[in-house]
Amino acid sequence: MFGRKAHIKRATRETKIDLKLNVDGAGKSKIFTGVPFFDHMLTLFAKHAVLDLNLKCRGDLEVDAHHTVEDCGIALGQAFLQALGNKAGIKRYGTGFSSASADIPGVLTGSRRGEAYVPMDECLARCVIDFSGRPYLVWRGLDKFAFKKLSQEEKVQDMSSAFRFGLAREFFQGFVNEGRCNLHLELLYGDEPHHIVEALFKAFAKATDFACQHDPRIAGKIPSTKGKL
Ligand SMILES: [Mn+2]
Repeated sequence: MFGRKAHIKRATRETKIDLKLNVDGAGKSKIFTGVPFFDHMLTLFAKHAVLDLNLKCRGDLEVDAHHTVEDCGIALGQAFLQALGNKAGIKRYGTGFSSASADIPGVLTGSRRGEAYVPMDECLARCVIDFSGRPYLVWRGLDKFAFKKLSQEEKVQDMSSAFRFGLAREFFQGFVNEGRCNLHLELLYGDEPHHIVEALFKAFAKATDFACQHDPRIAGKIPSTKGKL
């Protein structure tokens, strides 16, 4: 396999992005967005999805991090759409575990249910993805944070708080819209802002990795009864 690659250049009045993706990479990345916490998230996304990602974004951070985060999601979604092409032979649905060791005949085990659970200390996040061609984001478990009255302390806390209070959702919505996938992200429990966002990005990485893998049994075939994804 030579690698499914995409190069996206996207420039608006708000951001300038240069993004290179190799879905069949090794987990290497070079990320610069001007938001160190976001760089941390994208770096661990590449690592845990085992893909190569080079991303440079110059955004209007003098406004805030919103455009930068959202537009990086848009560019990454475009890159996946391009790199996956007609999606022939891919697993399509994402789960974090490919091991068949826990399989019991006739019993649907966690390893086959199409879910990626990722813990991060006190947090547990779940991600399920389908590169279906239809954009839809389900975002659960974080509403209590979104509608929470922020204390002064939380307002001036590090960037991980801003992500928990809505920026992360903007990233994933941008990814879903342009990558035309169905993404379910859920925080099952957890409190610490850095842990929450990191668990979400890691679960996203594991599910994406699995969904993009080739299944040799359906080589060259589109994984849909419609014949098109
Ligand atoms: Mn971390």
